[in-house]
Amino acid sequence: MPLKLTDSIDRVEGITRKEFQENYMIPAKPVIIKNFYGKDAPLYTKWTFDWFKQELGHLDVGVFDIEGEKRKDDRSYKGSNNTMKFGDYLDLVQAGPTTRRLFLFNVFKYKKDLFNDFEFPDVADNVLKRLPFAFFGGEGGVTRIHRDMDNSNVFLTELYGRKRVVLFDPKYSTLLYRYPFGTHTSVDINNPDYDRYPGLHHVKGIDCYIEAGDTLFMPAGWWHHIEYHSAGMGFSMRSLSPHWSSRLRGLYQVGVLTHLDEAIRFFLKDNWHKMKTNMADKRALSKLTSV
Ligand SMILES: O=C(O)CCC(=O)C(=O)O
Repeated sequence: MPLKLTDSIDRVEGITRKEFQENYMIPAKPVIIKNFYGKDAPLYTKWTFDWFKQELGHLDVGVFDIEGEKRKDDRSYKGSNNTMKFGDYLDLVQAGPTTRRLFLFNVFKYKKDLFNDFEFPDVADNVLKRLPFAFFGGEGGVTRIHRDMDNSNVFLTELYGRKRVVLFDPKYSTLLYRYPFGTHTSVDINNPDYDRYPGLHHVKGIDCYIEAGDTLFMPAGWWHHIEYHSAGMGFSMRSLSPHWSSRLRGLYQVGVLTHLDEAIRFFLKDNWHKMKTNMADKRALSKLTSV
């Protein structure tokens, strides 16, 4: 039995600040915004694979391949297992299916004038304007389910290709078996194992697609699982949550929890993963008795 997912998500274009704040930002509701940066913003036409190859193809980049490395289900990847020329990587993703991904890549660091190609619209406060990240992938690439460590709002813009994004409200974190000290889970949302994870019976998500020109607003703390249905290229901008509790949680996760997690893992080795698995199971079980 598949997970309960709905394809119902608002799609808007030309949204005002008031509408965005009232309908999406404050209630923390995801939305897909067409041409978020304005129909004529240069990034929509200028940022192509060929252009990036020409401008930055010489850079060495760290590429991830989930198939090729031992899975670390309870934490973020800290480093890549393969370095290659950015240009070669772009050729690879365009040539056909590949699970190799390039993510959280700060292309802007190497090409500052990219910032001239778009202006963040006046819909949100506390936009982290100097913290954009680019994401590249080939057909078949998967970003495993996680919530972002910093707990910011994310504006994920697709510039090329088509991605499936499955979203879950942060209120389901326990029933998604989030590992303590982290923002990950081992559940497989495409093949849910209800015997192992009975909490999944009570989880409801949103299943949507974004393609070139779409910006998906993911409010702070929302879980996301992403599948590349073609070669894809996108980038994200972030803004601080309007809710102080969310901001503080982000600060705590980035500044304390992740370091504590690594330190305990250093001492306890694989036992730490087992202990965290037990804790996640116990929390879900206790939640299940109250739903
Ligand atoms: O689009 C992608 O490949 C990943 C995006 C993502 O995980 C994020 O913005 O946090």
